[in-house]
Amino acid sequence: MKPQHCILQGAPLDCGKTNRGCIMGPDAYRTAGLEEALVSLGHTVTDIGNVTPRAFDETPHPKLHRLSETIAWTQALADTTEESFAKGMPITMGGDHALAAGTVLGAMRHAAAVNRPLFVLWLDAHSDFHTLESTDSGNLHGTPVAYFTGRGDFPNWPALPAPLPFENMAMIGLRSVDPAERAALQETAITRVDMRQIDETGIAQPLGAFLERVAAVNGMLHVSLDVDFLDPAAAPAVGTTVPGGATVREGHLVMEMINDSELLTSLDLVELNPYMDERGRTARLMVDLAASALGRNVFDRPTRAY
Ligand code: B3U
Ligand code: MN
Ligand code: MN
Repeated sequence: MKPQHCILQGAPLDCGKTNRGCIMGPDAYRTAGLEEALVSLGHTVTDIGNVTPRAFDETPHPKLHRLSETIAWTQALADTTEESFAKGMPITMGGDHALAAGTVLGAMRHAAAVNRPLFVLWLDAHSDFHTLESTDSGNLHGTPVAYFTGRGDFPNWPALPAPLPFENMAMIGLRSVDPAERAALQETAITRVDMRQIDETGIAQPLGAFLERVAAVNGMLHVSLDVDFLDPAAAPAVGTTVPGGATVREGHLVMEMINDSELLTSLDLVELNPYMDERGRTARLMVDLAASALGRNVFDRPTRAY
């Protein structure tokens, strides 16, 4: 990866689910040395501080947890992310995964302005593909992919320039997908890589194939890394732990391949719950993974093309 100007944006959004703690995420990344790690790799960094949502109506929705607050965050994060693209590479320090509704919308607006196709890589145990109707939990961190791919109705949410085409999206690490999500996903061209496929083929093969498709059309690549992509034994600081996740080595391999591809244009680090962490180890691992995506490489291997 060539030297970048990284724009760190804190998104202490904690409204996408009922258990709390992601509000502390941005400061945990700062404490774990994200900025210093990126500077040591030759990048320049501006930390613009934490985004704040505009005023919202606090009347509870009967089913959806903190709906108006999530909409307000989506607007604010889309605007800030779009502005950050004018200055460099937005790196969003979450915050729960509901924030990706805003960051992906910001990336979509930028992609439309520069006339490049946007691709999204979703590294997560979950598909986060519920509509507002299909969610059983009412937790909106389970819905951003449906929002930005234009599936289902999201009344009062910011309008999309155009929905993200299903073909431009890959989900890797899946192992907790609800029946309604599974049925809906099977109707789409979203690339879905579950843990079984990773065990059978390794993670490099499906990721390399996706990166090749992005490179072939000079696409922009937004990567959304959920802590629970990783196995909870390695990354315990997450609200809903799902056993059987990616290893530290698989996590680094994914990030190193992303670096080698030179395709990365924006990154989300989401679902870190520092309240659940063990002496900061998950925050440090997430910082190390971000560093791998931006060029950390033990033996100065030559960049490989995928
Ligand atoms: N699909 C479930 C669980 C879930 C989604 N994302 C997370 N958990 N982290 C739901 O509540 O929608
Ligand atoms: Mn998620
Ligand atoms: Mn998840």
